[in-house]
Amino acid sequence: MCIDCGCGTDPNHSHHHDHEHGHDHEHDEKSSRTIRIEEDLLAKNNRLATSNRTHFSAERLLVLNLVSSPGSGKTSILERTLTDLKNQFDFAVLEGDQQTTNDADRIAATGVAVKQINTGAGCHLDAHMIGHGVEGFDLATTDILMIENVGNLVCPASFDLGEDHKVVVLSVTEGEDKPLKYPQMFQAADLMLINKIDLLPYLRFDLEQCKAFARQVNPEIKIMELSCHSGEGMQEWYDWLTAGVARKRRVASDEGVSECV
Ligand SMILES: Nc1nc2c(ncn2[C@@H]2O[C@H](COP(=O)(O)OP(=O)(O)OP(=O)(O)O)[C@@H](O)[C@H]2O)c(=O)[nH]1
Ligand SMILES: [Mg+2]
Repeated sequence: MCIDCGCGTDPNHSHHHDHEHGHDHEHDEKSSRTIRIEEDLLAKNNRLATSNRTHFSAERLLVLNLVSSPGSGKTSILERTLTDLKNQFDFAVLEGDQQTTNDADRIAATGVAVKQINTGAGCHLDAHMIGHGVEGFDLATTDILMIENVGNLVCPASFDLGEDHKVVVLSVTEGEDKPLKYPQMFQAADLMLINKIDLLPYLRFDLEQCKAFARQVNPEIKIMELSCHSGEGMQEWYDWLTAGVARKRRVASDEGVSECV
C-alpha cells in the first residue's frame, strides 16, 4: 500500500454520503485535506523532477522511465538491450522495486553500472529518489539513463522523474484491453513496447485491437512489437534509442552545452 499517492485510501469511503446534517462538514474537511496533501506532494515532486531534468539535459543524457505491470519484461528488455548496445552507448540503470536486489543483480551481470532503489511499501519511484539515485554515476560519460519503475500500471503514471520519455511495456499475456483500463499510464507514455510476441501463437490476444485501444487513449503514442526472447522487433527499438541519443546531443549543442571529450 502506498501512503504517498493515495492508492491506499480506504475504498469504503470513496462512495457518496448523502448526509442531511452537520456530519457532512466534517467529511468535507477531511476530503479537502486529503486532496491538499496530494497536490502538495505532486507539486513538490514536479519541482524536483524539473531540477533532475535540468541536470540531465546539462549532461546530454537520454533518460527513459520504463513502466508496466509486474512481469511484462522490463528487466528482460533491459538485459538484452544493454548486452547488444553497450559497446555503442554508455548506459547507467536505476532499478526500482519494493524489495530485493534481483533486478539490479541481473543488470550488473551485463557489466553496466546499476543501482537498486527499494521503495519498501511505496508503489512507485519519485523524483527525489532519482535525484539521489544518480549520485555516484559518472553522468558526464553516460549516454542513456534507464530507469525501471516499480511494476504497477497506476501510480507511476502520476510521478514525473525528470525523464525524457515514459516507455510503457505491455506483454501479450496481459490482455489487449489494458490501455482502456489503465488510461493514465498510456496517456503519459510516448512509446508502447508490446513484448512477448513470440507467445502470440499460443494466446488469444488481438494485437490490432490492443494498438487501437492504445491510440484511442493516446493518439500520439508510438507503438513497437517485440520479443526480447526471440529478438524479433528489437532493432526498431534500438533505432529509436539511437535517434533519441542523437537528438539529445543536437539539442544540447544548439543550447550551447559544452562538448565533453
Ligand atoms: N516468452 C517470453 N517471455 C518473456 C519475454 N520477456 C520476458 N519474459 C519473461 O517474463 C518474465 C518476467 O520478466 P521480467 O523481465 O522479470 O519482467 P519485469 O517487468 O522486469 O518484472 P518486475 O520487475 O517484477 O515488474 C520472465 O520469466 C521472463 O523470462 C519475451 O519476450 N518472451
Ligand atoms: Mg524487473
